Amino acid sequence: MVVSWRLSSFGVVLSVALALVPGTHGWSKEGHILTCRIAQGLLEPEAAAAVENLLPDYANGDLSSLCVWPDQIRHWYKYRWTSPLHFIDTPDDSCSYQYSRYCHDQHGVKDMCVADNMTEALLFLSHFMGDIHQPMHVGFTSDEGGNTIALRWFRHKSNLHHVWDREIILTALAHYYETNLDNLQEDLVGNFTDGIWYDDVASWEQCDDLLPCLNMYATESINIACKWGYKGVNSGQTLAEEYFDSRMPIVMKRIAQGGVRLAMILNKIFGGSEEVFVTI
Ligand SMILES: *[C@@H]1O[C@H](CO)[C@@H](O)[C@H](O)[C@H]1NC(C)=O
Ligand SMILES: *[C@H]1O[C@H](CO)[C@@H](O)[C@H](O)[C@H]1NC(C)=O
Repeated sequence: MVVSWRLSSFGVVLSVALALVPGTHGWSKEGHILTCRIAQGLLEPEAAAAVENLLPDYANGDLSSLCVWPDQIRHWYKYRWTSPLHFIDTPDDSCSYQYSRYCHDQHGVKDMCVADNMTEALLFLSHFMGDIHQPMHVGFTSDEGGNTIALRWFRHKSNLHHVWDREIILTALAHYYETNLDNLQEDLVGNFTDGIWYDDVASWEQCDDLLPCLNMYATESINIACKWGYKGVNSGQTLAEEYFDSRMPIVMKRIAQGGVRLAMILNKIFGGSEEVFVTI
């Protein structure tokens, strides 16, 4: 099936994104806010206008203010259909990710387009583009993506999944950014506009074909989960400075990548004059 990256295929883009995102939780609200702010800052005028038009008035034109919405409504009756999308059984110790292998039995994927409500489609897409970059989202079955690996984060109780969702971000905010999200955002943006990631951004944005791209993002995540998330971590352990110092740069890079790639996709959907075709 050949579809174009245009407004009319927003639902297709969305359903693919939904079908690919495993895990029971995503980034914390801070992670989503950062991803969406970064993305919105990179939109070309046409895409920026389209996004603004889709946002309800109370969002005041700020996409990031509604990027956690899909987490808030996923238990509501009307949105129960989104629930199965939050689980993918990845075999334990499988450090690779294959769409066809693990996702084909997601029932009713075709019916999961919500293109009749473009606002909601935008919010789901924005949310799940963040989540797919959270490494522990592609986790092992028996430990629920690290959720059952109870441990301590510095002095308090936590679990491995939560460490990646939120603890690392909060600790970074406290240590380096005066707990101010704006400061962290500025540093993130600075690092890809003019800093350590400057040379990598073009490769992050590289995407001719949507499905392989989303597969690649998920594969990056499981690779990181194996190499940096699970490795050397046992239940009951205390994770502190050493884990934080070595993992924080990875978390930050994933947030930046999610934002840059969300912008790339929204720019393709809403902007530009040339047709870009993808095969799904
Ligand atoms: C930005 O890059 C500097 C190194 O130049 C690094 O110390 C800092 O942690 C990076 N910030 C983020 C948010 O990744
Ligand atoms: C989507 O649109 C419908 C009406 O078209 C509206 O009732 C609903 O609140 C909208 N959802 C969001 C998140 O704005």
